[in-house]
Amino acid sequence: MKIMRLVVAGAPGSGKSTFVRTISEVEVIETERSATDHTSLLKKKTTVAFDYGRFTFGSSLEMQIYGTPGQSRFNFMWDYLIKNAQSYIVLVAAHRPNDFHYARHIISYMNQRVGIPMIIGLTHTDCPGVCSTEEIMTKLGYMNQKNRPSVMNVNPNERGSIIEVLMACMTLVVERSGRNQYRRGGY
Ligand SMILES: Nc1nc2c(ncn2[C@@H]2O[C@H](COP(=O)(O)OP(=O)(O)OP(=O)(O)O)[C@@H](O)[C@H]2O)c(=O)[nH]1
Ligand SMILES: [Mg+2]
Repeated sequence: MKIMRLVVAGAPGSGKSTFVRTISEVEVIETERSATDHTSLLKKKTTVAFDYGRFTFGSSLEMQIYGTPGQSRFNFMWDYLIKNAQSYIVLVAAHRPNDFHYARHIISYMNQRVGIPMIIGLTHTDCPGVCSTEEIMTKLGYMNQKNRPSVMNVNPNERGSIIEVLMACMTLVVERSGRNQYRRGGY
C-alpha cells in the first residue's frame, strides 16, 4: 500500500479540522483548545498543533491527512507538517474577504519551503456574501489566468466533496512523479 501525506492549511475557521474529521476512517487525533484571541470571535475552539486522520483509496493508497493550526503563532507546526508532505490544500472561506490576504501569506510561506502540488479549496460557498472565484484568485495574487494552481469548491462537511479534492491531489502527485521519472530517464 502506498502512503501519501497531505496537509490541509488555511485561516482560522476555513474548515480544516472539519475536513479531517469528516473524511477520516479512523478516530481523528485533534488538538483543539479554547480560542482566546480574535479567533474566539469566530469560534469557541481552535487547533493548536495539528489534526490527523486517514483515508484509503481501495487497497492501493492510504492518504494521511494533517490539518494545520490556522493561527500563525503556531507556524512552527506548518513548517514541520509541510516538509513531510507530498501535496497540500489551502482552504479559503469564500465569504470572508478579510481573510484572503492571510491565505496569500500561508501560500507564500508554504511555497518558500516546498515545491509540491497544491490545490486551493474554496469553502463556505453555500454561505451569504460569497466572492467570485476570479476575485478570490486575484486577491490571492494570481492575476494571470496562466500558471494558476487548481482551484475547487469544497464543503468540509460533505464526504463526497472532500473525496473529489483528494482525487485531484492524488492526480497532481501522480502526474508530477511521472514527469520526474521521465526526466530521470525512467521510462
Ligand atoms: N456552511 C458551511 N460551513 C462550513 C464550511 N466549511 C466549514 N464550515 C464550518 O465552519 C467551521 C470551521 O471550523 P473548523 O473546521 O474548526 O475550522 P479550522 O479551519 O480548523 O479553524 P482553526 O483550527 O481555528 O484554524 C465549522 O463549524 C464548519 O462546520 C462550508 O463549506 N459551509
Ligand atoms: Mg482546526
